[in-house]
Amino acid sequence: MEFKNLLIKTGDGVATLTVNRPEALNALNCELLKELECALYGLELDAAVKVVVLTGAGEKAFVAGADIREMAEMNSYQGHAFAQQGQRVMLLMEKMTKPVIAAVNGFALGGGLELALACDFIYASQKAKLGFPEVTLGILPGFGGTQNLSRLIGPNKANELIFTGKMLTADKACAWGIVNEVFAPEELLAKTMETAAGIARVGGLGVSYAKDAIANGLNMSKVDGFRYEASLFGVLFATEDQKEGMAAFLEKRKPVFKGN
Ligand code: CO8
Repeated sequence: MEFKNLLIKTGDGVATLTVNRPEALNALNCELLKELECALYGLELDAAVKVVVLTGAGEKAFVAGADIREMAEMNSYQGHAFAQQGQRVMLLMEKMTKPVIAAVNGFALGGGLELALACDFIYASQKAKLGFPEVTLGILPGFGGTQNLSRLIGPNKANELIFTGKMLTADKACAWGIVNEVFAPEELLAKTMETAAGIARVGGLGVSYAKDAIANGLNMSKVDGFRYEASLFGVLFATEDQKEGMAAFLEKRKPVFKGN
């Protein structure tokens, strides 16, 4: 399928998905969100893809938010539908069986930061700026940002960032626990690809089951989370990957996982 606002490149088990609307700093409009949803479904179903890297086109922005020009014309019903459309994309990334890594190369604001937060972890360029300016527009983060940020860094820091609308530097976002690692701008993509390719090489069902246990366990009590983890652990013993992984260790060779 051809996309107007997305670029997709695949190789070595990694798909790089680039939001490509640089004339509007990659802002998310309805068309782009629709394309993202289709692309993510496609990547989930593509057995050759083990890991997805999400980034933004151009020098300046990862994604500078939802499209303000488009939102300015919306009525209440359309605003609600737009928020639901965005939330579907965020939940889809969380539900995907493959890790999704955000490579935040510039501004990640509003819906752009929400998109990054829906990824499994974030790497950022030293040039990146992250924030939620929604309150300055008379709205709130509506693509899951209030929920994902407060779960990630706790309510106090989330409150400060969302109530003030200020932007954090990449280093500060790293200190706050939003970003895992900060790289020089020219190194960001290569370093992200290195990590992604490493995960893709390990591959195997262990990675997707671990993602499932972490993401779903966060919505459970600790006891239920432990129970869920144990049941996924047990299921893995019915797979070829577990047999191959342990046989390879005992035979002192590298495992060849088939994802079944
Ligand atoms: N939407 C639409 N167009 C945008 C956006 C955006 N979010 N951000 C930038 N653009 C456009 C600008 O309008 C400009 O277009 P043009 O050249 O046609 O005038 C072009 O991109 C370049 O931008 P600037 O000239 O402003 O570039 P600067 O380097 O001067 O500034 C900034 C960069 C600081 C990033 C600035 O562009 C900015 O503040 N952008 C808006 C950031 C923002 O407020 N984002 C949050 C939007 S709200 C949101 O994301 C809500 C999500 C939840 C929705 C829930 C459903 C209802």
